[in-house]
Amino acid sequence: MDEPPLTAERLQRALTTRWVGRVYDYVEATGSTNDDLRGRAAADPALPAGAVLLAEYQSAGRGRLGRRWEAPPGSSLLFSVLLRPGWPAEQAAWLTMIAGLAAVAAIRGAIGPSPRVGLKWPNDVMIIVDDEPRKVGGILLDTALDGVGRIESVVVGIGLNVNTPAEALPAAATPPTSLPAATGRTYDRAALLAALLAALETGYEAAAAGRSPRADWDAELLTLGREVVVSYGDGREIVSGRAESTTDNGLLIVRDAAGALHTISAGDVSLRKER
Ligand code: BT5
Repeated sequence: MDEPPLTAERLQRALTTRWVGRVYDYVEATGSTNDDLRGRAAADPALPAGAVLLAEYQSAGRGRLGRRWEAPPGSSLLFSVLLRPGWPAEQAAWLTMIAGLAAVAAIRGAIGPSPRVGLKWPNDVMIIVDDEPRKVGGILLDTALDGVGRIESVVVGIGLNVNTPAEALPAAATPPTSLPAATGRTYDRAALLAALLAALETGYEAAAAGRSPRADWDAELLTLGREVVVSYGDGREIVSGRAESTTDNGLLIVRDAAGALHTISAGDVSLRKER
């Protein structure tokens, strides 16, 4: 059932961008595309912004906080994009926002308005299946700063369960899903990747021109306005309350039951179960 590999020839036929994905490297298997692209960028300062590395399989795919990203070979999208923004380090979340919005746009373009696609703070791509938000993808940034606190280069890693069969999804804290599990059909990965890279290019150029992606991001955050629990990576609770808003640098603001506001920079968000 596997579709053909996502080689350069196949992607180039679908690609509409000017610079994102125009340098494209495809490997059958590797440890982690983020590690590889970061290494290549460090070794070659001339490697251009927009360079993409995609793997059909990762043996050491990474999530945040030392966690793993697991996907069976050939079924999903596992790739990294090199960018060289020169923005202040505090603005790194704009890249997570732009990547998340690009993933939402590409998936929505493929599956349509229903089931609903959205985002979960800070870096999850979600689909609502039978009223339950499920994780269909994740974003991982690896930033390299220059000497004065600017982002010299950043590797934006994206994993999306495009054609992963439901039975091949990993056991995970946030219930996982894939496009076939959520919609009952499979999709052309080259078309989806090309659409995502096009949205990424547009979003990045707007941000580089000074336009914050935050309002668009807020509009896709499924958890805003909801009662949530925010926890550390080890599961300990940081705070529970109403997810009120975000800041322009991507922090989450939660109002607890006593009315106090908490500004969260890192953690995992889940919806609070009805009591
Ligand atoms: C993420 O981390 O969601 C970021 C994932 C980024 C993966 C891409 S793939 C290309 C690039 N190269 C890399 O090495 N990484 C990037 P986090 O929020 O920490 O979520 C990780 C958690 O998601 C795990 O602990 C599991 O519970 C769950 N998980 C793992 N694989 C999954 C999958 N295929 N689908 C849904 N959930 C998954």
